[in-house]
Amino acid sequence: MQKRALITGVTGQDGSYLAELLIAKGYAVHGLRRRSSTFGTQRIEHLIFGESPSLHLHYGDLSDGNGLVRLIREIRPHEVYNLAAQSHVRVSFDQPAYTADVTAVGTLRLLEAIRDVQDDTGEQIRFYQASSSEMFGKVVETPQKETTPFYPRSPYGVAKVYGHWITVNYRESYGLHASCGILFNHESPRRGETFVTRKITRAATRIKLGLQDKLFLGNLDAQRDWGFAGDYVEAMWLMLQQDEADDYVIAMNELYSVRDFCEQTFSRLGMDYRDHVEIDPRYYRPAEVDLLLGDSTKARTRLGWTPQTSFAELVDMMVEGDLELARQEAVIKGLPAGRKAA
Ligand code: NAP
Ligand code: G4F
Repeated sequence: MQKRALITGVTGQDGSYLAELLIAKGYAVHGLRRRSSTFGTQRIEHLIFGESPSLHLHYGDLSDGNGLVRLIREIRPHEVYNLAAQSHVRVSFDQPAYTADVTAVGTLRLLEAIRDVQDDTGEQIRFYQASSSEMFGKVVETPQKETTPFYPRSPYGVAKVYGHWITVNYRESYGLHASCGILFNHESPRRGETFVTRKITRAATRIKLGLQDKLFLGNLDAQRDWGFAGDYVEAMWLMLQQDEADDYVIAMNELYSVRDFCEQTFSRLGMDYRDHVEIDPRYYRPAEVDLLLGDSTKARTRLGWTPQTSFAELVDMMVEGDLELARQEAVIKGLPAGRKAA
């Protein structure tokens, strides 16, 4: 029997990689999309257009509980992956109540919908919650693992702590097969352009081709454990294939600073980041997370999960992707770099 999966946040970075993975595994994949005035489906166009569209999209929103119940009743998924969120930490300081409604209470609405439908049909629906290393915030131990206490430092982090604990609570209260992946930062050429890694690769490649002069950043000393999103979605799937639901840290177990990321990106393009990067205090956060370093031993041992992409390969992949975008832009603007590359 073909398995059915529902992905919320399917139009986002992780949703697009997860949809590809599940389709390759033979799933019928359904995705929740928000209504917007633009298409917003750039990352998944290859899955919804063409000769054999393999991804089925449904309008919905984590703020609309009744809609979620109706959708789950209609699809009757075997697995639900909750990737939807207001996922930007800096923005969560500007929109704290909205972030709480979507990222925290949205998770509760989805769990309630699953519980209702599962009770009615008697068919198990497995659930994945996109928890975050941002929950560790002002870290109380390093590296951070599943047992490390949370100390969130942003409205986003606080909302994710709620989403995490309500998922654990529904597992313990109602026996739901519900697992949380505590994922450390993961990036790709599909990463949103306002997250720091993509902001750096996008700007550095545009600077290289003469499309911009400077890159304005905030705290260069923040340190993160960066992996490749394509590797991390495999861990989400593995969690839902286990007999018992549980929570897992997913990380590379390696630490780099924002400055390191700048240095590596600009040097690949034959430039020195110090000639182009300037600090703009607007990008500082009211409360910063200085260091996140994961210990993913549990996932590697119990799930057999192994990331395939190194930090250097990740930077290369992102630089290549953005260099191509910058070349296309240069062609449109009729710049010499565009003509040479065309
Ligand atoms: P992303 O690219 O920002 O994608 C977020 C997705 O959520 C988008 O599809 C977005 O739709 C959707 N969404 C936002 N508000 C919604 C709402 N009210 N109702 C329904 N959908 C909504 O994020 P990502 O990097 O793929 O991350 C996926 C999940 O993992 C998120 O929950 C994030 O918080 C979490 N996470 C990410 C990382 C990381 O480093 N990437 C690490 C740990 C945890 P639109 O396309 O319409 O905006
Ligand atoms: O790329 P960032 O915005 O990612 P952040 O805040 O770590 O959040 C991401 O990872 C979380 C996992 O821990 C996810 F849950 C969350 O959804 C998101 O995907 O910022 C990384 C660091 C921060 O310390 C920030 O202060 O980079 C620093 N930074 C310095 N200049 C900047 C900038 N961040 C951004 N976005 N823009 C800057 O100009």
